[in-house]
Amino acid sequence: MESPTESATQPHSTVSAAAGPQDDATRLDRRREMADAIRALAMDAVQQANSGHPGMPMGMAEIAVALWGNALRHNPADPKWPDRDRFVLSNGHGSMLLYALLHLTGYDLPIDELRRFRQLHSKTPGHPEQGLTPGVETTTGPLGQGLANAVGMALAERLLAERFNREDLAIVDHFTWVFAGDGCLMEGISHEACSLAGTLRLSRLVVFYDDNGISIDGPVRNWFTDDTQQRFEAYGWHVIPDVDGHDVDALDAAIALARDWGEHGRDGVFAPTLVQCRTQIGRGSPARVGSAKAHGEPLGADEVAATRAALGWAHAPFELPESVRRAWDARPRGARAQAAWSERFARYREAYPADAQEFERRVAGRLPASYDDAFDAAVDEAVEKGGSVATRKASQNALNHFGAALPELIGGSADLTGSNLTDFRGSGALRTTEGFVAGRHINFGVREFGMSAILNGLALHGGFIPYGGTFLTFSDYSRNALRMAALMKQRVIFVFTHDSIGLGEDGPTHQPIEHAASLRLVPRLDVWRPCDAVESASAWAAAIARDDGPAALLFSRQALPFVSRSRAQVDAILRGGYVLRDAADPAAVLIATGSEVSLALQARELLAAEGIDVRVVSMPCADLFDRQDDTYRGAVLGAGAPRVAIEAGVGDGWWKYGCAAVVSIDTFGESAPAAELFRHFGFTPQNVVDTVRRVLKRRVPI
Ligand SMILES: Cc1ncc(C[n+]2csc(CCOP(=O)(O)OP(=O)(O)O)c2C)c(N)n1
Repeated sequence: MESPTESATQPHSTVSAAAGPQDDATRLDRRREMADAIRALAMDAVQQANSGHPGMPMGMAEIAVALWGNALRHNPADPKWPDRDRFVLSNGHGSMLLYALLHLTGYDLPIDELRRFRQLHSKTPGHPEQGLTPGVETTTGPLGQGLANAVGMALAERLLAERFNREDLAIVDHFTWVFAGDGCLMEGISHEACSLAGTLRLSRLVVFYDDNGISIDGPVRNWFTDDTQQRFEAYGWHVIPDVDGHDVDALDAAIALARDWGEHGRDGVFAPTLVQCRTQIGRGSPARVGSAKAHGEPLGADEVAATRAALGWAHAPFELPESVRRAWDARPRGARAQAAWSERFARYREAYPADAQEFERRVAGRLPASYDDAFDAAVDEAVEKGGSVATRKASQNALNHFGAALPELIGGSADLTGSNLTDFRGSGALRTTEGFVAGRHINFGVREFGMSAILNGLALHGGFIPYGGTFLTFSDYSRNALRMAALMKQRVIFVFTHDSIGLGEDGPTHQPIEHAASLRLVPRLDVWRPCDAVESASAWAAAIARDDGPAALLFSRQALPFVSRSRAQVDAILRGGYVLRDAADPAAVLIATGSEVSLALQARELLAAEGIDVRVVSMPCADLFDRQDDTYRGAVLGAGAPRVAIEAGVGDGWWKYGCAAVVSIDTFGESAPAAELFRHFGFTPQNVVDTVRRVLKRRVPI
């Protein structure tokens, strides 16, 4: 992890047989110029914005030349081409590297957007944002997560290839390439994701490690002394160590090797590949090279000028010579690559029309016609069965229907399959250790964060609706990946079971208290906490049908009673909140979720016996309810009667509904049988009755 050896500046020795010395010199000049164009764009954009990270783009410029200038199979004219290689900039602070590459290779990212780096509403935000900038495959910046997303993408490629390719016709045939730095590898999630990627033998995943020995605080030798080669070999990866990250020929050779291993295995062993590139952060800047100062500060006008002089870069900021533009333009090559694929796909369509249609449907993210039938069947079964059932079990019952109807549904659990009940009838387990078995249930191991970011990668790749389960209390482990799913508007379904003190004896470490409320704070994440089997099926249906954001489905460990409903009420579940039991002139409105709905219904009976009629509102998804129009929300919540919310978790979020009281838990849980805990924390019909009485008594008549 020290600075690179002298060879970085030595003449290159790998010369193709056909090339004469003159050609070779020209080629070297051209590639040096291509790398320096990245350096110039990065330092100038950061300087202009007076903010950003010039060091990484300047240090990874040659790696970018080798990959993007040659090996990457993509078509800038069609960033959504399904068989494109995926590229992930996991060290997302080096965003200017990606913007420079997208601009230079011909994506719809004009130079003016680079001039507006990090400015409001530009297409060049501080860190790369998927969905905003054409060619950005995932939003990165939170270190390590891009790497985990890439594992999901590589898994998606592997699974789609298995499903759709035919011996003579491979329509899914791409690689996933990643740039990652020390920060990504220090993050724990890199262990979770890379360890699993090794087991899954994702050989078309290739990671370039920017081994520059520097992070923000300085030389990493003081806090990061892992033997990275041995670490990745222990995961079962192939490692190409000690590559001079500034020698494009050496990088070409490494890429060729990684590609060969990816396609054919290395001595029969299929595994992801790590290319360990020794680089200098801020290379090209005489004063900042190799220093932590290069990481995240503009070079300053004087140093920008000194760098220009040192590089021999005579062009004004954001000006690029025609030779550079020509050398970088990937559009002709991309068009040819995509045309070859389209021709292959046409032959595929001819030979396998149904598969071709299915492939297109999957990639477009369109639900099959059978989705509606599956939803109806799931609800019908829930109604027919009735009785008491844990909503985690009801979830699995619903999954049996959706899993059969939607081949794109793929999921798993972080080593809690028997508790989360995330496997469904016929899902089969994904296995890779003795041959590849393309099951649709993934044992992620005890890796909640890795799992969640891998789910994001599966969704981002396309062709899948991924879900994954753990206990609700461990949603904290998944948390930032969940946030990223929301930020990226991805259809990812996070299943969280054991959703309250109702899990009982495992105690406060396992009892979620603040979790439902805090998940509801994540913008664009729909949090469902169904009260019975019908709401559970509806929650799944809504999460599957939503194509602009993730959902968290919170299910109970303990059995919850079936609630009877009219057809209109069943339909209203999909509005997030609805009147479950009404009264002609309700004295109060009880709002409840999940296990507390039946509690509210019991309290309603007791109150009725005392002549106090109340309405019960079931609110399985407050986020969705909040998106309904004023009229609907007003009609559900009522106008004059005081409101009391009931949820076995922190109550803060409920006050926004103008509640007069909230029955909640604002401390940690306790270790005891569930029934005793509900009593202990006041989740009894009597306490709800008393609360309503109190509220009515203190009411000042208007
Ligand atoms: C999860 C997370 N923690 C902290 C940060 C803040 N951060 C951004 S870059 C960085 C250091 C990264 O070091 P390295 O990967 O070596 O990048 P380089 O200095 O080589 O550019 C840190 C701590 C972050 N972006 N994400």
